[in-house]
Amino acid sequence: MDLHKELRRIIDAKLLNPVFQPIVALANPRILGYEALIRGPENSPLHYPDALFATARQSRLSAVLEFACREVSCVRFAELCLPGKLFLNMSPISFTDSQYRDGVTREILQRVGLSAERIVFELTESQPLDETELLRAASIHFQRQGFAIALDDLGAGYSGLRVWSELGPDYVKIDRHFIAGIDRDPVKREFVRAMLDIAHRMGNKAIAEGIETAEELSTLIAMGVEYAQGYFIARPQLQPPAELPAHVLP
Ligand code: G
Ligand code: G
Ligand code: MN
Ligand code: NA
Repeated sequence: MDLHKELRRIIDAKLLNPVFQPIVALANPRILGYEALIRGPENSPLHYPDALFATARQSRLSAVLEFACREVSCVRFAELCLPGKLFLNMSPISFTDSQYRDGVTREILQRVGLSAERIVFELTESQPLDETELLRAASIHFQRQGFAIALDDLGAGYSGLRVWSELGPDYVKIDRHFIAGIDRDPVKREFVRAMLDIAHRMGNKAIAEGIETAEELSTLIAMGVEYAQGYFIARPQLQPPAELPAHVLP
């Protein structure tokens, strides 16, 4: 199949659908918000975002795809009347692109009636982040307008200490590698403890990603992590729960 044509078809025919995964507060249990995760059509080779974005890079359609994802995620989130914040993944390229920074995002939000205070941009990076000065400037610009910033996949790939120290995020999302089996792994516990310590000293809130078991969740609660996300709490869904799932309550 010609993946470039498939991508064009998906974008032009508006076949992108966001699924939403709740992020919950642990100390005072409630829903903090939802991460939007984009999906292509069910039977398409471009169903998952990795394939969608890889094809978009080759086709030089990254910005177009990113805009389409953001638009449909905001529209659907507003339609579903979900509570809390909308977490939107954003690649460093769009993060530092002034066209996206200004007009485009504001236009969508006005149209769907969401304020900047409802939006958290997750900086997600699959490629090296060299332009940390640009990231810092973009981050300050967004925060001045009322948006919040999250550093995604902390501790994995290119999401490391340098980007963290220079970005000044509101949230850090601890990569799920450190969460998987944390109840049985003292090394993971020490690294998460250290990340929480830095986060709290810097005034950042921590979100643990990829929680799959009750044991992982209770370990993280005992360690003082503020927020959690993962299959154990709820899977990403087209129509996610509007209230905290009962099994997450203490
Ligand atoms: O949903 P899934 O686990 O397959 O997501 C895989 C990757 O795709 C994640 O790293 C996620 O950040 C990224 N992703 C999902 N939706 C979007 C989006 O709308 N924009 C960008 N830039 N990345 C996304
Ligand atoms: O890179 P990012 O954190 O944006 O990626 C989110 C991806 O993680 C989504 O594709 C989502 O489907 C996936 N995900 C969400 N919760 C869990 C989980 O509990 N376990 C695993 N393995 N993946 C998860
Ligand atoms: Mn993410
Ligand atoms: Na990511």
